[in-house]
Amino acid sequence: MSLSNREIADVFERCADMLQIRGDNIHRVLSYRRAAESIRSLTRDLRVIANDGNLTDISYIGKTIAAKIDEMLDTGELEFYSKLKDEVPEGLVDIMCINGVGPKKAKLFWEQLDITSIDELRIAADGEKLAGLPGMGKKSQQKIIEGIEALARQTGRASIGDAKPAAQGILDLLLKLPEAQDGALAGSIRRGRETIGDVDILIAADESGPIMQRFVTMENVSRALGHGPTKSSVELLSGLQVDLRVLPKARWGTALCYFTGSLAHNVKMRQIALDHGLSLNEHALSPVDENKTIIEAADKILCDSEEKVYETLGLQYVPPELREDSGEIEAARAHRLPRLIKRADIVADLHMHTTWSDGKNTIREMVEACLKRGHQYIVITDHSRSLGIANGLSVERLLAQAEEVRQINNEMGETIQVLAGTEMDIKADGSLDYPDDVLAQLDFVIASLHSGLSQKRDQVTRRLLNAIRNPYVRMIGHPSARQFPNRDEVDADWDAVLAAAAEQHTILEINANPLRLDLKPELARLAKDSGVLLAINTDAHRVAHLDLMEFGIANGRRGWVEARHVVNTWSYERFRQWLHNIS
Ligand code: DGT
Ligand code: CA
Ligand code: CA
Ligand code: ZN
Repeated sequence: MSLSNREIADVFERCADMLQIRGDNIHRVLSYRRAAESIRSLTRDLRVIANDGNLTDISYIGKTIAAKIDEMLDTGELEFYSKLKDEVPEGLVDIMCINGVGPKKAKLFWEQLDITSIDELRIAADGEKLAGLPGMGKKSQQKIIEGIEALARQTGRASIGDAKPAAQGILDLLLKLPEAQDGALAGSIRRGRETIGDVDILIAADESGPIMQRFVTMENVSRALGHGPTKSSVELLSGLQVDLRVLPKARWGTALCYFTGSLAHNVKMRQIALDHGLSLNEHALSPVDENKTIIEAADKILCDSEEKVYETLGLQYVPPELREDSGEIEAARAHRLPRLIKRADIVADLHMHTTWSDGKNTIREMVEACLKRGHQYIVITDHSRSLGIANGLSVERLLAQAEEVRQINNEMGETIQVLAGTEMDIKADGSLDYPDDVLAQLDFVIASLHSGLSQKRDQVTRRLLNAIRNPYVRMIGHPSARQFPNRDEVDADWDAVLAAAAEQHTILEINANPLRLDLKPELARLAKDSGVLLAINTDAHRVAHLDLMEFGIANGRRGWVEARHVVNTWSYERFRQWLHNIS
Protein backbone atom coordinates (compact mmCIF):
# COMPACT_ATOMS: atom_id res chain seq x y z
CA MET A 1 0.00 0.00 0.00
CA SER A 2 2.77 2.42 0.89
CA LEU A 3 3.99 4.27 -2.18
CA SER A 4 7.62 4.62 -3.26
CA ASN A 5 9.31 7.92 -4.13
CA ARG A 6 8.97 7.09 -7.79
CA GLU A 7 5.24 6.31 -7.59
CA ILE A 8 4.57 9.56 -5.75
CA ALA A 9 6.58 11.49 -8.35
CA ASP A 10 4.55 9.81 -11.11
CA VAL A 11 1.28 10.92 -9.50
CA PHE A 12 2.48 14.55 -9.35
CA GLU A 13 3.65 14.37 -12.94
CA ARG A 14 0.23 13.19 -14.07
CA CYS A 15 -1.46 15.88 -11.98
CA ALA A 16 0.66 18.48 -13.79
CA ASP A 17 -0.39 17.08 -17.18
CA MET A 18 -4.05 17.10 -16.21
CA LEU A 19 -3.92 20.62 -14.81
CA GLN A 20 -2.31 21.72 -18.06
CA ILE A 21 -5.07 20.10 -20.12
CA ARG A 22 -7.64 21.77 -17.88
CA GLY A 23 -5.92 25.07 -18.70
CA ASP A 24 -4.65 25.93 -15.23
CA ASN A 25 -2.07 28.63 -14.59
CA ILE A 26 1.41 27.59 -15.82
CA HIS A 27 2.96 28.28 -12.42
CA ARG A 28 0.59 25.85 -10.78
CA VAL A 29 1.40 23.26 -13.45
CA LEU A 30 5.12 23.83 -12.98
CA SER A 31 4.87 23.53 -9.21
CA TYR A 32 3.71 19.92 -9.59
CA ARG A 33 6.22 19.16 -12.33
CA ARG A 34 9.10 20.45 -10.24
CA ALA A 35 7.93 18.64 -7.15
CA ALA A 36 7.95 15.42 -9.20
CA GLU A 37 11.47 16.08 -10.48
CA SER A 38 12.69 17.01 -7.04
CA ILE A 39 11.31 13.77 -5.58
CA ARG A 40 12.91 11.72 -8.36
CA SER A 41 16.34 13.10 -7.50
CA LEU A 42 16.04 12.50 -3.75
CA THR A 43 18.64 10.38 -2.06
CA ARG A 44 16.38 9.41 0.84
CA ASP A 45 13.03 7.73 1.25
CA LEU A 46 10.11 10.15 1.50
CA ARG A 47 8.71 8.06 4.35
CA VAL A 48 11.78 8.74 6.47
CA ILE A 49 11.76 12.45 5.66
CA ALA A 50 8.03 12.68 6.41
CA ASN A 51 8.48 10.91 9.75
CA ASP A 52 11.06 13.52 10.73
CA GLY A 53 8.59 16.23 9.67
CA ASN A 54 11.08 17.61 7.13
CA LEU A 55 9.19 17.35 3.85
CA THR A 56 9.16 21.12 3.30
CA ASP A 57 12.97 21.16 3.46
CA ILE A 58 12.98 19.46 0.05
CA SER A 59 13.32 21.94 -2.79
CA TYR A 60 10.04 22.73 -4.55
CA ILE A 61 8.00 21.12 -1.80
CA GLY A 62 5.85 23.59 0.09
CA LYS A 63 3.05 23.03 2.55
CA THR A 64 0.45 22.10 -0.07
CA ILE A 65 2.57 19.44 -1.76
CA ALA A 66 3.89 18.18 1.57
CA ALA A 67 0.33 17.59 2.78
CA LYS A 68 -0.35 15.62 -0.40
CA ILE A 69 2.76 13.50 0.13
CA ASP A 70 1.65 12.78 3.69
CA GLU A 71 -1.75 11.77 2.41
CA MET A 72 -0.25 9.36 -0.12
CA LEU A 73 2.13 7.86 2.43
CA ASP A 74 -0.75 7.35 4.87
CA THR A 75 -3.50 6.14 2.55
CA GLY A 76 -1.73 5.12 -0.67
CA GLU A 77 -4.06 7.50 -2.50
CA LEU A 78 -4.50 11.17 -3.28
CA GLU A 79 -7.96 12.69 -3.27
CA PHE A 80 -6.83 15.67 -5.37
CA TYR A 81 -5.66 13.26 -8.08
CA SER A 82 -8.89 11.22 -7.94
CA LYS A 83 -10.94 14.40 -8.34
CA LEU A 84 -8.77 15.53 -11.25
CA LYS A 85 -9.34 12.15 -12.88
CA ASP A 86 -13.11 12.71 -12.61
CA GLU A 87 -12.66 15.98 -14.42
CA VAL A 88 -9.93 15.14 -16.94
CA PRO A 89 -9.84 11.60 -18.37
CA GLU A 90 -6.50 9.98 -17.58
CA GLY A 91 -6.06 8.72 -21.14
CA LEU A 92 -5.48 12.30 -22.25
CA VAL A 93 -2.18 12.22 -20.37
CA ASP A 94 -1.12 9.30 -22.57
CA ILE A 95 -2.28 11.17 -25.67
CA MET A 96 0.07 14.00 -24.75
CA CYS A 97 2.99 11.59 -25.12
CA ILE A 98 2.40 11.60 -28.89
CA ASN A 99 4.87 13.84 -30.67
CA GLY A 100 3.17 17.09 -31.68
CA VAL A 101 0.22 16.69 -29.32
CA GLY A 102 0.25 19.14 -26.42
CA PRO A 103 -2.43 20.02 -23.88
CA LYS A 104 -4.37 22.20 -26.34
CA LYS A 105 -4.79 19.44 -28.94
CA ALA A 106 -5.54 16.80 -26.31
CA LYS A 107 -8.31 19.07 -25.06
CA LEU A 108 -9.58 19.70 -28.59
CA PHE A 109 -9.88 15.97 -29.38
CA TRP A 110 -11.61 15.37 -26.10
CA GLU A 111 -14.11 18.22 -26.32
CA GLN A 112 -14.94 17.86 -30.00
CA LEU A 113 -14.80 14.08 -30.50
CA ASP A 114 -14.96 12.70 -26.96
CA ILE A 115 -11.58 11.01 -27.48
CA THR A 116 -9.97 9.89 -24.21
CA SER A 117 -7.38 7.29 -25.26
CA ILE A 118 -4.67 6.72 -27.85
CA ASP A 119 -6.71 3.87 -29.35
CA GLU A 120 -9.74 6.11 -29.87
CA LEU A 121 -7.52 8.78 -31.36
CA ARG A 122 -6.07 6.25 -33.81
CA ILE A 123 -9.55 5.13 -34.87
CA ALA A 124 -10.64 8.75 -35.37
CA ALA A 125 -7.51 9.53 -37.40
CA ASP A 126 -7.92 6.43 -39.59
CA GLY A 127 -11.57 7.43 -40.12
CA GLU A 128 -10.48 10.92 -41.27
CA LYS A 129 -12.33 12.51 -38.36
CA LEU A 130 -9.45 14.73 -37.17
CA ALA A 131 -8.86 16.63 -40.41
CA GLY A 132 -12.05 18.64 -40.03
CA LEU A 133 -11.28 19.98 -36.55
CA PRO A 134 -10.36 23.66 -36.10
CA GLY A 135 -6.66 24.21 -36.76
CA MET A 136 -6.24 20.67 -38.11
CA GLY A 137 -6.03 19.32 -41.65
CA LYS A 138 -5.16 16.19 -43.63
CA LYS A 139 -1.47 16.81 -43.03
CA SER A 140 -1.70 17.21 -39.28
CA GLN A 141 -3.99 14.18 -39.15
CA GLN A 142 -1.33 12.11 -40.93
CA LYS A 143 1.26 13.43 -38.47
CA ILE A 144 -0.79 12.13 -35.57
CA ILE A 145 -0.95 8.67 -37.13
CA GLU A 146 2.82 8.72 -37.54
CA GLY A 147 3.22 10.03 -34.01
CA ILE A 148 1.18 7.14 -32.62
CA GLU A 149 3.26 4.65 -34.62
CA ALA A 150 6.49 6.25 -33.43
CA LEU A 151 5.29 6.11 -29.84
CA ALA A 152 4.53 2.41 -30.17
CA ARG A 153 8.10 1.77 -31.38
CA GLN A 154 9.61 3.97 -28.71
CA THR A 155 11.19 2.28 -25.72
CA GLY A 156 11.37 5.25 -23.41
CA ARG A 157 14.33 7.53 -23.03
CA ALA A 158 17.65 6.75 -24.73
CA SER A 159 20.91 6.34 -22.85
CA ILE A 160 23.25 9.31 -23.30
CA GLY A 161 25.84 6.73 -24.32
CA ASP A 162 23.77 5.94 -27.42
CA ALA A 163 22.29 9.37 -28.08
CA LYS A 164 25.42 11.50 -27.80
CA PRO A 165 27.56 9.78 -30.48
CA ALA A 166 24.55 9.72 -32.83
CA ALA A 167 23.90 13.43 -32.20
CA GLN A 168 27.57 14.34 -32.61
CA GLY A 169 27.67 12.49 -35.93
CA ILE A 170 24.75 14.52 -37.25
CA LEU A 171 26.23 17.79 -35.98
CA ASP A 172 29.57 17.04 -37.67
CA LEU A 173 27.79 16.22 -40.92
CA LEU A 174 25.81 19.48 -40.91
CA LEU A 175 28.85 21.56 -39.95
CA LYS A 176 30.52 20.40 -43.17
CA LEU A 177 27.92 22.28 -45.24
CA PRO A 178 29.20 25.64 -46.51
CA GLU A 179 26.12 27.48 -45.16
CA ALA A 180 26.75 26.38 -41.56
CA GLN A 181 28.58 29.08 -39.58
CA ASP A 182 28.39 27.45 -36.17
CA GLY A 183 26.67 24.53 -34.49
CA ALA A 184 26.10 22.87 -31.14
CA LEU A 185 24.21 20.13 -29.36
CA ALA A 186 21.62 21.61 -26.98
CA GLY A 187 18.92 20.21 -24.66
CA SER A 188 19.49 17.41 -22.18
CA ILE A 189 22.53 16.04 -24.07
CA ARG A 190 24.39 19.29 -23.57
CA ARG A 191 23.44 19.27 -19.90
CA GLY A 192 24.85 15.74 -19.67
CA ARG A 193 21.69 14.07 -18.40
CA GLU A 194 21.83 10.29 -18.00
CA THR A 195 18.91 9.71 -20.36
CA ILE A 196 17.71 11.68 -23.35
CA GLY A 197 14.13 12.26 -24.48
CA ASP A 198 15.09 13.71 -27.85
CA VAL A 199 18.18 15.22 -29.40
CA ASP A 200 18.32 19.00 -29.94
CA ILE A 201 20.77 20.48 -32.45
CA LEU A 202 21.31 24.14 -33.31
CA ILE A 203 23.03 25.49 -36.41
CA ALA A 204 23.82 29.14 -37.10
CA ALA A 205 23.33 30.10 -40.77
CA ASP A 206 21.85 32.85 -42.91
CA GLU A 207 20.35 30.41 -45.37
CA SER A 208 18.63 27.39 -43.78
CA GLY A 209 17.25 25.57 -46.86
CA PRO A 210 20.26 23.41 -47.78
CA ILE A 211 20.89 22.53 -44.11
CA MET A 212 17.31 21.40 -43.51
CA GLN A 213 17.33 19.50 -46.81
CA ARG A 214 20.52 17.63 -45.87
CA PHE A 215 19.11 16.90 -42.41
CA VAL A 216 15.81 15.32 -43.47
CA THR A 217 17.52 13.23 -46.18
CA MET A 218 20.26 11.73 -44.01
CA GLU A 219 20.82 8.00 -44.52
CA ASN A 220 19.81 7.03 -41.00
CA VAL A 221 16.44 8.84 -41.07
CA SER A 222 13.41 6.59 -40.91
CA ARG A 223 10.97 9.47 -41.41
CA ALA A 224 10.76 13.23 -41.37
CA LEU A 225 8.36 14.45 -38.69
CA GLY A 226 8.58 18.08 -39.77
CA HIS A 227 10.47 20.11 -42.37
CA GLY A 228 10.45 23.90 -42.14
CA PRO A 229 12.79 26.87 -42.52
CA THR A 230 13.59 27.30 -38.81
CA LYS A 231 12.80 23.87 -37.36
CA SER A 232 12.81 20.31 -38.66
CA SER A 233 12.42 17.01 -36.83
CA VAL A 234 13.27 13.49 -37.85
CA GLU A 235 13.05 10.06 -36.38
CA LEU A 236 16.18 7.98 -36.85
CA LEU A 237 16.14 4.28 -37.63
CA SER A 238 17.18 3.71 -34.04
CA GLY A 239 13.89 5.32 -32.93
CA LEU A 240 15.69 8.39 -31.60
CA GLN A 241 14.01 11.70 -32.43
CA VAL A 242 16.17 14.67 -33.44
CA ASP A 243 15.08 18.32 -33.54
CA LEU A 244 17.15 20.74 -35.62
CA ARG A 245 16.84 24.52 -35.42
CA VAL A 246 18.60 26.94 -37.74
CA LEU A 247 18.98 30.57 -36.71
CA PRO A 248 21.04 33.66 -37.50
CA LYS A 249 24.45 33.87 -35.83
CA ALA A 250 23.55 37.23 -34.26
CA ARG A 251 21.00 35.42 -32.04
CA TRP A 252 23.18 32.42 -31.21
CA GLY A 253 23.59 33.19 -27.51
CA THR A 254 19.91 33.54 -26.60
CA ALA A 255 18.96 30.56 -28.78
CA LEU A 256 21.61 28.25 -27.34
CA CYS A 257 20.62 29.29 -23.82
CA TYR A 258 16.94 28.72 -24.49
CA PHE A 259 17.27 25.33 -26.17
CA THR A 260 19.83 24.04 -23.69
CA GLY A 261 17.34 24.47 -20.87
CA SER A 262 16.49 23.12 -18.51
CA LEU A 263 12.98 24.47 -18.48
CA ALA A 264 13.30 25.29 -14.77
CA HIS A 265 16.59 27.14 -15.38
CA ASN A 266 14.96 29.08 -18.23
CA VAL A 267 11.99 30.08 -16.11
CA LYS A 268 14.31 31.53 -13.48
CA MET A 269 16.44 33.28 -16.10
CA ARG A 270 13.34 34.93 -17.53
CA GLN A 271 12.41 36.17 -14.06
CA ILE A 272 15.87 37.67 -13.58
CA ALA A 273 15.62 39.33 -16.99
CA LEU A 274 12.30 40.88 -15.95
CA ASP A 275 13.95 42.21 -12.80
CA HIS A 276 16.31 43.99 -15.22
CA GLY A 277 13.36 45.34 -17.23
CA LEU A 278 13.99 42.85 -20.04
CA SER A 279 12.02 40.03 -21.60
CA LEU A 280 14.19 37.01 -22.44
CA ASN A 281 13.32 34.52 -25.16
CA GLU A 282 15.23 32.52 -27.79
CA HIS A 283 15.55 35.57 -30.06
CA ALA A 284 16.69 38.43 -27.84
CA LEU A 285 16.51 40.39 -24.63
CA SER A 286 13.80 43.02 -25.20
CA PRO A 287 13.07 46.04 -23.00
CA VAL A 288 9.63 45.90 -21.32
CA ASP A 289 7.41 48.51 -19.69
CA GLU A 290 6.02 48.30 -16.14
CA ASN A 291 3.28 45.95 -17.39
CA LYS A 292 5.97 43.59 -18.69
CA THR A 293 4.89 44.36 -22.25
CA ILE A 294 7.66 44.56 -24.82
CA ILE A 295 8.34 48.16 -25.87
CA GLU A 296 8.36 47.73 -29.62
CA ALA A 297 10.09 51.06 -30.24
CA ALA A 298 13.03 50.19 -27.97
CA ASP A 299 16.18 48.51 -29.30
CA LYS A 300 16.40 44.79 -28.56
CA ILE A 301 19.64 43.40 -27.19
CA LEU A 302 20.90 40.63 -29.48
CA CYS A 303 23.38 38.16 -27.98
CA ASP A 304 25.73 36.23 -30.24
CA SER A 305 27.14 34.30 -27.28
CA GLU A 306 25.77 32.73 -24.13
CA GLU A 307 28.38 34.62 -22.14
CA LYS A 308 26.73 37.84 -23.24
CA VAL A 309 23.30 36.67 -22.05
CA TYR A 310 24.57 35.86 -18.56
CA GLU A 311 26.72 38.99 -18.42
CA THR A 312 23.81 41.25 -19.41
CA LEU A 313 21.82 39.81 -16.51
CA GLY A 314 24.71 40.33 -14.06
CA LEU A 315 25.42 36.61 -13.76
CA GLN A 316 28.56 34.50 -13.95
CA TYR A 317 28.51 32.12 -16.94
CA VAL A 318 26.73 28.90 -15.89
CA PRO A 319 28.13 25.64 -17.34
CA PRO A 320 25.32 23.62 -19.03
CA GLU A 321 25.59 20.68 -16.62
CA LEU A 322 24.54 22.94 -13.75
CA ARG A 323 21.46 24.39 -15.43
CA GLU A 324 18.83 22.54 -13.42
CA ASP A 325 17.72 25.28 -11.05
CA SER A 326 19.44 23.57 -8.17
CA GLY A 327 21.22 26.60 -6.75
CA GLU A 328 23.32 27.54 -9.80
CA ILE A 329 21.57 30.85 -10.45
CA GLU A 330 22.06 32.02 -6.87
CA ALA A 331 25.72 30.93 -7.05
CA ALA A 332 26.17 32.69 -10.42
CA ARG A 333 24.75 35.88 -8.97
CA ALA A 334 27.29 35.74 -6.13
CA HIS A 335 30.04 34.77 -8.62
CA ARG A 336 30.66 31.64 -6.59
CA LEU A 337 30.09 28.84 -9.10
CA PRO A 338 32.36 25.81 -8.65
CA ARG A 339 35.36 25.24 -10.94
CA LEU A 340 33.98 22.03 -12.36
CA ILE A 341 36.22 19.06 -13.13
CA LYS A 342 37.28 18.62 -16.80
CA ARG A 343 38.48 15.63 -18.79
CA ALA A 344 42.00 17.08 -18.86
CA ASP A 345 42.18 16.88 -15.04
CA ILE A 346 41.94 13.07 -15.10
CA VAL A 347 45.31 11.29 -15.10
CA ALA A 348 44.34 7.76 -14.06
CA ASP A 349 41.67 5.05 -14.22
CA LEU A 350 41.23 2.91 -11.10
CA HIS A 351 38.71 0.33 -12.33
CA MET A 352 39.02 -1.96 -15.37
CA HIS A 353 38.67 -5.61 -16.34
CA THR A 354 40.70 -7.96 -18.52
CA THR A 355 40.44 -11.44 -20.06
CA TRP A 356 41.32 -12.79 -16.59
CA SER A 357 37.63 -12.33 -15.70
CA ASP A 358 34.93 -10.97 -18.06
CA GLY A 359 36.95 -8.38 -19.99
CA LYS A 360 37.61 -8.68 -23.73
CA ASN A 361 41.26 -7.48 -23.79
CA THR A 362 44.44 -8.68 -22.10
CA ILE A 363 46.23 -6.75 -19.35
CA ARG A 364 48.86 -5.70 -21.84
CA GLU A 365 46.28 -4.41 -24.33
CA MET A 366 44.52 -2.40 -21.64
CA VAL A 367 47.82 -0.95 -20.42
CA GLU A 368 48.89 0.11 -23.92
CA ALA A 369 45.47 1.68 -24.55
CA CYS A 370 45.63 3.61 -21.27
CA LEU A 371 49.14 4.80 -22.08
CA LYS A 372 47.82 6.07 -25.42
CA ARG A 373 45.08 7.96 -23.58
CA GLY A 374 47.66 9.71 -21.45
CA HIS A 375 47.03 8.04 -18.09
CA GLN A 376 49.88 8.20 -15.57
CA TYR A 377 48.67 5.20 -13.56
CA ILE A 378 45.93 2.56 -13.67
CA VAL A 379 44.66 -0.34 -11.59
CA ILE A 380 43.73 -3.74 -12.99
CA THR A 381 40.61 -4.82 -11.08
CA ASP A 382 39.03 -8.07 -12.20
CA HIS A 383 36.07 -9.76 -10.52
CA SER A 384 36.40 -11.90 -7.41
CA ARG A 385 35.74 -15.61 -6.95
CA SER A 386 32.07 -15.63 -5.95
CA LEU A 387 31.08 -13.87 -9.18
CA GLY A 388 31.03 -17.10 -11.18
CA ILE A 389 29.12 -15.68 -14.14
CA ALA A 390 31.89 -13.13 -14.63
CA ASN A 391 34.63 -15.75 -14.36
CA GLY A 392 35.76 -14.33 -11.00
CA LEU A 393 39.30 -15.09 -9.84
CA SER A 394 40.14 -17.72 -7.20
CA VAL A 395 42.77 -16.68 -4.67
CA GLU A 396 45.42 -18.57 -6.63
CA ARG A 397 44.50 -16.90 -9.92
CA LEU A 398 44.27 -13.49 -8.24
CA LEU A 399 47.82 -13.79 -6.89
CA ALA A 400 49.09 -15.10 -10.23
CA GLN A 401 47.46 -12.15 -11.95
CA ALA A 402 49.03 -9.69 -9.49
CA GLU A 403 52.42 -11.17 -10.38
CA GLU A 404 51.78 -10.67 -14.10
CA VAL A 405 50.62 -7.09 -13.47
CA ARG A 406 53.84 -6.31 -11.60
CA GLN A 407 55.93 -7.81 -14.35
CA ILE A 408 54.18 -5.70 -16.97
CA ASN A 409 54.54 -2.67 -14.71
CA ASN A 410 58.31 -3.23 -14.62
CA GLU A 411 58.46 -3.54 -18.39
CA MET A 412 56.59 -0.24 -18.79
CA GLY A 413 59.23 1.60 -16.78
CA GLU A 414 58.34 5.22 -16.07
CA THR A 415 55.79 5.54 -18.92
CA ILE A 416 52.82 4.35 -16.86
CA GLN A 417 52.32 2.80 -13.42
CA VAL A 418 50.21 -0.36 -13.41
CA LEU A 419 48.84 -1.44 -10.04
CA ALA A 420 47.43 -4.82 -8.99
CA GLY A 421 43.90 -4.70 -7.63
CA THR A 422 40.54 -6.42 -7.52
CA GLU A 423 36.88 -5.59 -7.77
CA MET A 424 35.83 -7.73 -4.85
CA ASP A 425 32.22 -8.75 -4.38
CA ILE A 426 30.37 -7.66 -1.25
CA LYS A 427 28.46 -10.89 -0.87
CA ALA A 428 24.74 -11.04 -0.15
CA ASP A 429 25.39 -12.11 3.46
CA GLY A 430 27.53 -9.00 3.96
CA SER A 431 30.91 -10.75 4.05
CA LEU A 432 33.73 -9.88 1.65
CA ASP A 433 34.88 -12.30 -1.02
CA TYR A 434 38.61 -12.52 -0.06
CA PRO A 435 40.19 -12.71 3.39
CA ASP A 436 42.25 -9.78 4.68
CA ASP A 437 45.59 -11.59 4.31
CA VAL A 438 44.92 -11.90 0.56
CA LEU A 439 43.76 -8.29 0.22
CA ALA A 440 46.95 -7.17 1.99
CA GLN A 441 48.95 -8.42 -1.00
CA LEU A 442 47.21 -6.07 -3.45
CA ASP A 443 47.89 -2.40 -4.21
CA PHE A 444 44.26 -1.26 -4.41
CA VAL A 445 40.99 -2.96 -3.44
CA ILE A 446 37.54 -2.07 -4.76
CA ALA A 447 34.45 -3.56 -3.14
CA SER A 448 31.16 -3.62 -5.07
CA LEU A 449 27.59 -4.83 -4.74
CA HIS A 450 26.55 -7.21 -7.52
CA SER A 451 23.94 -9.41 -5.81
CA GLY A 452 21.28 -9.15 -3.11
CA LEU A 453 20.31 -5.80 -4.61
CA SER A 454 16.68 -5.91 -3.49
CA GLN A 455 17.49 -6.45 0.17
CA LYS A 456 16.02 -4.17 2.83
CA ARG A 457 17.62 -0.86 3.63
CA ASP A 458 19.33 -1.82 6.88
CA GLN A 459 20.76 -4.99 5.32
CA VAL A 460 22.21 -3.17 2.30
CA THR A 461 23.50 -0.37 4.53
CA ARG A 462 25.20 -2.84 6.83
CA ARG A 463 26.92 -4.51 3.84
CA LEU A 464 28.20 -1.18 2.53
CA LEU A 465 29.40 -0.05 5.96
CA ASN A 466 31.19 -3.34 6.53
CA ALA A 467 33.06 -2.92 3.23
CA ILE A 468 33.87 0.74 3.91
CA ARG A 469 35.30 -0.13 7.32
CA ASN A 470 37.50 -2.97 6.09
CA PRO A 471 41.12 -1.76 6.44
CA TYR A 472 42.06 -2.91 2.91
CA VAL A 473 39.08 -1.63 0.93
CA ARG A 474 40.05 1.67 -0.70
CA MET A 475 36.98 2.29 -2.86
CA ILE A 476 33.34 1.28 -3.25
CA GLY A 477 32.56 0.63 -6.95
CA HIS A 478 29.26 1.86 -8.46
CA PRO A 479 27.87 2.33 -4.92
CA SER A 480 24.11 2.32 -5.63
CA ALA A 481 24.29 -0.51 -8.24
CA ARG A 482 21.70 1.19 -10.46
CA GLN A 483 21.66 0.27 -14.16
CA PHE A 484 19.68 1.81 -17.00
CA PRO A 485 17.08 1.19 -18.16
CA ASN A 486 15.55 -1.02 -15.54
CA ARG A 487 17.59 -1.72 -12.44
CA ASP A 488 16.83 0.75 -9.66
CA GLU A 489 19.42 1.82 -7.15
CA VAL A 490 19.67 -0.18 -3.94
CA ASP A 491 17.82 1.14 -0.93
CA ALA A 492 20.49 2.32 1.52
CA ASP A 493 20.89 4.88 4.26
CA TRP A 494 23.12 7.20 2.25
CA ASP A 495 23.67 9.62 5.12
CA ALA A 496 25.26 6.78 7.09
CA VAL A 497 27.24 5.53 4.08
CA LEU A 498 28.65 8.97 3.28
CA ALA A 499 29.55 9.63 6.91
CA ALA A 500 31.41 6.33 7.16
CA ALA A 501 33.20 6.83 3.83
CA ALA A 502 34.36 10.29 4.91
CA GLU A 503 35.57 9.04 8.26
CA GLN A 504 37.36 5.98 6.85
CA HIS A 505 38.82 7.81 3.82
CA THR A 506 37.17 5.23 1.59
CA ILE A 507 36.70 6.54 -1.95
CA LEU A 508 33.24 6.38 -3.51
CA GLU A 509 33.25 5.83 -7.26
CA ILE A 510 31.50 7.75 -9.97
CA ASN A 511 31.24 4.91 -12.48
CA ALA A 512 31.45 6.50 -15.94
CA ASN A 513 29.67 3.76 -17.87
CA PRO A 514 26.57 5.47 -19.32
CA LEU A 515 24.43 2.53 -18.22
CA ARG A 516 25.49 3.15 -14.62
CA LEU A 517 26.56 6.76 -13.92
CA ASP A 518 26.74 5.81 -10.28
CA LEU A 519 27.06 7.74 -7.92
CA LYS A 520 24.26 9.75 -9.44
CA PRO A 521 24.82 13.53 -9.51
CA GLU A 522 22.73 14.32 -6.43
CA LEU A 523 24.61 11.76 -4.34
CA ALA A 524 27.99 12.82 -5.71
CA ARG A 525 27.18 16.38 -4.68
CA LEU A 526 26.18 15.28 -1.18
CA ALA A 527 29.29 13.09 -0.98
CA LYS A 528 31.80 15.81 -1.77
CA ASP A 529 29.96 18.17 0.55
CA SER A 530 30.36 15.53 3.28
CA GLY A 531 34.12 15.38 2.69
CA VAL A 532 34.05 12.04 0.84
CA LEU A 533 36.80 11.39 -1.72
CA LEU A 534 35.58 10.50 -5.19
CA ALA A 535 37.12 8.79 -8.23
CA ILE A 536 35.75 8.78 -11.78
CA ASN A 537 36.51 5.47 -13.50
CA THR A 538 35.41 3.72 -16.68
CA ASP A 539 35.02 0.14 -15.38
CA ALA A 540 36.17 -0.74 -18.92
CA HIS A 541 35.54 -4.31 -20.05
CA ARG A 542 37.29 -3.62 -23.37
CA VAL A 543 39.63 -1.00 -24.80
CA ALA A 544 36.82 1.04 -26.39
CA HIS A 545 35.15 1.49 -22.97
CA LEU A 546 38.14 3.54 -21.83
CA ASP A 547 36.62 6.40 -23.82
CA LEU A 548 33.46 6.44 -21.69
CA MET A 549 35.29 8.70 -19.22
CA GLU A 550 33.54 11.78 -20.68
CA PHE A 551 30.15 10.56 -19.42
CA GLY A 552 31.50 10.15 -15.90
CA ILE A 553 32.98 13.64 -16.06
CA ALA A 554 29.62 15.08 -17.16
CA ASN A 555 27.91 13.21 -14.33
CA GLY A 556 30.41 14.58 -11.83
CA ARG A 557 29.94 18.09 -13.20
CA ARG A 558 26.19 17.69 -12.72
CA GLY A 559 27.06 16.94 -9.08
CA TRP A 560 29.10 20.17 -8.79
CA VAL A 561 32.29 18.10 -8.47
CA GLU A 562 35.67 19.82 -8.79
CA ALA A 563 39.08 18.30 -9.55
CA ARG A 564 40.09 18.63 -5.89
CA HIS A 565 37.36 16.14 -4.90
CA VAL A 566 38.59 13.42 -7.27
CA VAL A 567 41.61 11.26 -6.44
CA ASN A 568 42.39 10.21 -10.00
CA THR A 569 43.32 13.81 -10.77
CA TRP A 570 46.27 13.40 -8.38
CA SER A 571 49.78 12.77 -9.64
CA TYR A 572 51.04 9.22 -9.17
CA GLU A 573 53.40 10.43 -6.50
CA ARG A 574 50.58 11.93 -4.46
CA PHE A 575 48.34 8.88 -4.96
CA ARG A 576 51.16 6.54 -3.89
CA GLN A 577 51.82 8.63 -0.80
CA TRP A 578 48.14 8.60 0.09
CA LEU A 579 47.92 4.81 -0.24
CA HIS A 580 51.04 4.51 1.88
CA ASN A 581 49.76 6.85 4.59
CA ILE A 582 46.39 5.22 5.10
CA SER A 583 47.61 1.64 5.19
P1 DGT B 1 14.60 15.70 -22.98
O1 DGT B 1 14.50 15.95 -24.44
O2 DGT B 1 13.32 15.23 -22.38
O3 DGT B 1 15.73 14.80 -22.62
O4 DGT B 1 14.90 17.11 -22.24
P2 DGT B 1 15.26 18.52 -22.89
O5 DGT B 1 15.68 19.39 -21.77
O6 DGT B 1 16.21 18.35 -24.02
O7 DGT B 1 13.84 19.05 -23.36
P3 DGT B 1 13.25 19.40 -24.80
O8 DGT B 1 13.91 18.64 -25.91
O9 DGT B 1 11.77 19.28 -24.68
O10 DGT B 1 13.56 20.95 -24.97
C1 DGT B 1 14.87 21.42 -25.12
C2 DGT B 1 15.02 22.69 -24.35
O11 DGT B 1 14.19 23.71 -24.91
C3 DGT B 1 14.55 22.59 -22.90
O12 DGT B 1 15.57 22.12 -22.04
C4 DGT B 1 14.18 24.00 -22.59
C5 DGT B 1 13.70 24.55 -23.89
N1 DGT B 1 12.24 24.59 -23.91
C6 DGT B 1 11.40 23.70 -24.46
N2 DGT B 1 10.13 24.08 -24.30
C7 DGT B 1 10.17 25.25 -23.63
C8 DGT B 1 9.17 26.16 -23.14
O13 DGT B 1 7.97 25.96 -23.29
N3 DGT B 1 9.62 27.27 -22.48
C9 DGT B 1 10.97 27.50 -22.27
N4 DGT B 1 11.35 28.59 -21.61
N5 DGT B 1 11.90 26.67 -22.70
C10 DGT B 1 11.51 25.56 -23.37
CA1 CA C 1 15.73 17.17 -25.89
CA1 CA D 1 13.46 18.67 -28.33
ZN1 ZN E 1 33.74 -3.58 -12.56
